[in-house]
Amino acid sequence: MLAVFGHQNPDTDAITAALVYARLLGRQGIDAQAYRLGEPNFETAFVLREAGVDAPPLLETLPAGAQVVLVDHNESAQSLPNLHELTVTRVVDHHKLGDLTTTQPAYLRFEPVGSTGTLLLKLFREAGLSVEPLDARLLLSAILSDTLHFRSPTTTAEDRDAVAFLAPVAGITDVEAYALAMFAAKSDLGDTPAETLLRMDYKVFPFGEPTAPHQWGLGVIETTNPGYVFGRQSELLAAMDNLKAEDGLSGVLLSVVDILNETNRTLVLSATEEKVLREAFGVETQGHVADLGARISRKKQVVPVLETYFTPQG
Ligand SMILES: [Mn+2]
Repeated sequence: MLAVFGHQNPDTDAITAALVYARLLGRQGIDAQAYRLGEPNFETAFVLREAGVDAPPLLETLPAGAQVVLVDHNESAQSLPNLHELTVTRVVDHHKLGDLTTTQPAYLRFEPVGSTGTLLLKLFREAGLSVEPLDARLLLSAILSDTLHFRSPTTTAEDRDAVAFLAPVAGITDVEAYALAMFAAKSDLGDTPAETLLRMDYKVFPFGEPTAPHQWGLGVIETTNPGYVFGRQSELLAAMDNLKAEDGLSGVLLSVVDILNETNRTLVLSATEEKVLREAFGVETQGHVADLGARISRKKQVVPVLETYFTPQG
């Protein structure tokens, strides 16, 4: 039995990719079970509810040697804590390659597309399998979520083609309305504790020397209502301060992405982060907020800049 899972602090792509890929493997005669590494966010809960499916079970540990399939991630800092002891048999991902190693030859499928969902649609086609309406709905949701309905610079022609193909199969006639409903669900944060908001879409990246990396925690809140988030700025800064101390991080940032206006205003904890933002991005911080303009993609517009900044030039 293969355990299939996406990254910690899962988003819609991480959850749906595990569900759909486990089913695709099953149809190919490979015994696989989908899991999640954390609680679904409000958008994902909406997607699953609309689709009439349960979230996959929570996975906390696996014994050494267990066979696993990674979707929507490959870096150990975003995976099960003992990933290095597990047997990675497959990876389907659209992120940069990190510290992945395998003990045996593995099936590795990486493409720079907007969503793991886009990649999974290709795997269905390559296997000569039709996409069932439920899987089409989940894949479509993943692509709309990861690309912010094509607003993100990570969007490719393949993502657009995939949505055009999947929408009628899923029975979704108004894709725009469906995407807006997803984003509204994601933005309806209610009285969610600040620490949960910070960790909802949060990833740790090692920058610089692999032997002594700078560990940076990069959170993102994608929302149609940034005013709500900035209304809780002091609580969020306190949560960032705690997280930085507890996890021994070099820096922590929380980007507030306004989905509809395609802007990124980032919460900056201290003078350390302020200096890096000034030197790496050329932006000034005022009142703990740095305007990162249209850099709405952590994957494509934030992480690579920090990586370059921290990598010693030969
Ligand atoms: Mn993804």
